[in-house]
Amino acid sequence: MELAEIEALVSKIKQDIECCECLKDLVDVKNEQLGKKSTFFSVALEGLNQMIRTAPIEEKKKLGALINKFKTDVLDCYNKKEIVLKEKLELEKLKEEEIDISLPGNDYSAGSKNPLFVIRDEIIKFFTSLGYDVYAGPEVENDHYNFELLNTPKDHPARDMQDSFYIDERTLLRTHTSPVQARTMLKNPNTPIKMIAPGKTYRRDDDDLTHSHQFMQIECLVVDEGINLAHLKSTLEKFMHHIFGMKRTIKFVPSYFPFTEPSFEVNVSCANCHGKGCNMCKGTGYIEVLGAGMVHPNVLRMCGYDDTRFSGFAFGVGVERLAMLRYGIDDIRRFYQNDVRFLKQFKEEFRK
Ligand code: FA5
Repeated sequence: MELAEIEALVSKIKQDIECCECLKDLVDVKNEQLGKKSTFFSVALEGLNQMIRTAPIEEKKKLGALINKFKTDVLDCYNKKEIVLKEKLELEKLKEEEIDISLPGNDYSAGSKNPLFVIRDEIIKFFTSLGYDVYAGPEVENDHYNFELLNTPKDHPARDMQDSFYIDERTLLRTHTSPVQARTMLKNPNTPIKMIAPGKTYRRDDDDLTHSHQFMQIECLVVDEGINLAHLKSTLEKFMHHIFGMKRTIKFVPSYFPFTEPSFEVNVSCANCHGKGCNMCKGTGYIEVLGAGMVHPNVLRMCGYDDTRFSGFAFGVGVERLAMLRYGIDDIRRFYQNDVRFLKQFKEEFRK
């Protein structure tokens, strides 16, 4: 083979490399033209090697350098092309994956919290800021905690006030959050307590505008030496004013609970008629929101406290009633009907 033919072959291979449009073409050229059995190696370089063998000694050096030049020329051309094609591929990929950040996002319309949980969280915040602890108790409760430790033995007529869902003779869905009082006192008898306990409660009440068979209460219990009715009254006044502001009228009405003595209820002027009397408040102008009183000495004793040293106050507030009175909701069932139109009305209110 003549030198000129080899040069033509080299420039043909370089041209083939230059014409490659993608990495795959380049690899094909490499396999076909640059492999050990390829034309370049088997014909061109082998031809040159033969020339070296037969060439006079002074020519050998020149031919050796020529072989190296051909090899590096072709490899350089190949490497440069490979870099160019890789960059091209990278750019194509980037283009494919390009995200248009100016496009509007998907519209997931944000919901809003149920007013019950807004009130519950607000009450928790209010009491924890005054140093109260927050406890929880079981919703499936033992008769012993739900009634007996609260001074309400079997056959006590006050059990009728809280018609219950029994699971078996001793187990029921708790009718109020007051069993958490007993559970907390029994944990560390004769030590001061300042706690609240929010949670669900259940009664076999017929559902109407202000009654539901499942509702939420928040229990409050304070036990220490020297606790008296004035502490309870001022705590309730602060609490009610925090929830309703100063405009609503609040009434303390004597009542009866077996676990407190004396006992009373707190009534708040109706949001619907502002005290005049309407369907919602059954013509009374007021709605009862909580029961309260001084912890009965029997309860203190049964829960391991020395009732000659310790005294306490307690109350249990209905969260639905607070929310109804605060936001003017006319029917307690709306809280559970899962109607977004109802919840949407509070969206702006809860953003404030
Ligand atoms: C009790 O449940 C007592 N455990 C409260 C208590 C605690 C008194 C500590 C003394 C010391 P009462 O049954 O009145 O009390 O219920 C308290 C509040 O729960 C009521 O004022 C009312 O706001 C709410 N409530 C009661 N029954 C229902 C019902 N069926 N649906 C919605 N809310 C209710």
